Amino acid sequence: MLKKITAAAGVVLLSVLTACGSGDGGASSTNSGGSKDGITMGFAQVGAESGWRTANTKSIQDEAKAAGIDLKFSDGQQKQENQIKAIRSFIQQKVDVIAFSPVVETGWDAVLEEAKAANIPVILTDRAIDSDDESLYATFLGSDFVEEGRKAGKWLAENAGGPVNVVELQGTTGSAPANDRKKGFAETIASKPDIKVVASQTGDFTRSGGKQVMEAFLKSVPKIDVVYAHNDDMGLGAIEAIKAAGKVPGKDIRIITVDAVKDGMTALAAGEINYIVECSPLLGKQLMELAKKVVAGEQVPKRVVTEETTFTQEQAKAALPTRQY
Ligand code: GZL
Repeated sequence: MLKKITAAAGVVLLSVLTACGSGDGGASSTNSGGSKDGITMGFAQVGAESGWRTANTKSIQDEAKAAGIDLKFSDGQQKQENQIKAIRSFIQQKVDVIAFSPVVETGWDAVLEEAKAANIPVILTDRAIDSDDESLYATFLGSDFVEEGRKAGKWLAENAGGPVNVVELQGTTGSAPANDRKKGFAETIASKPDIKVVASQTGDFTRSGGKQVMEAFLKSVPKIDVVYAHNDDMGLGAIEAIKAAGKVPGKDIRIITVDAVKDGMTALAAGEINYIVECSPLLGKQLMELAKKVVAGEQVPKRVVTEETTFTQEQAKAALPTRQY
């Protein structure tokens, strides 16, 4: 499947080192950065559902300004139809390049065919699409979510200390990070009979979603030892529910999350989360560099994977003071 493009297609690893600026994430805003290269980019963002998304928007808006690219930005409010509408609007405005983070994996071929027919190149950032037609986009820049799930599973396999019941807070249903983080975690613990996922449900990547699902799990699941949350925000919501139930997060119920945004790292350093797998939102600089190459007709790798790390509680204490997001 398209999103499984590997080294054969020229995967490039990069460390994304950019400061992130301020982003308003408005429903539709044009960056006042002007455009000395004459490049106009239409960007259709997922929404503003999490701390990760806010940092990602900030990185894209700041780096467009720094690159002199005129940015037309649309907030999809986590709805695919809004993103499709935005992409159609960018096509009508005849932008030079379209970039977007697909809220879910499927249902994009028709609108991407329209962009192709209009000779407007498309760059996928953050999340992948599930399509058989790899000509529909120039490149996909973002994390390896399956690997992120594997890292979470590996930590638990090494630290479970005996039989553990895991409850899983999944990301947005149908999204690449939810599908792949679930897949990577499951394949890593498959050989560990002591580790059982006893419940799994979507919290839609939001703090409130994580809290509501965890409240339900605490009522319905007899014994919960570990929470595996597909992002920090749902993990933070779970912490609220665990505390309200009179239990100690990080001790009575251990928590593993993905992202490593500031609020998650703060909870990790405080001992309320036990391990975080990083997923960098700082894609803006690399996106703008790729956009300039694509618009200039230069060859770019079909897949550009962001390099990321993991954090224990001790590592979070050391990293927090210099954390960029
Ligand atoms: C991952 C990104 C996910 C984050 C969530 O690249 O798509 O969406 O992990 C965000 O925090 O909502």
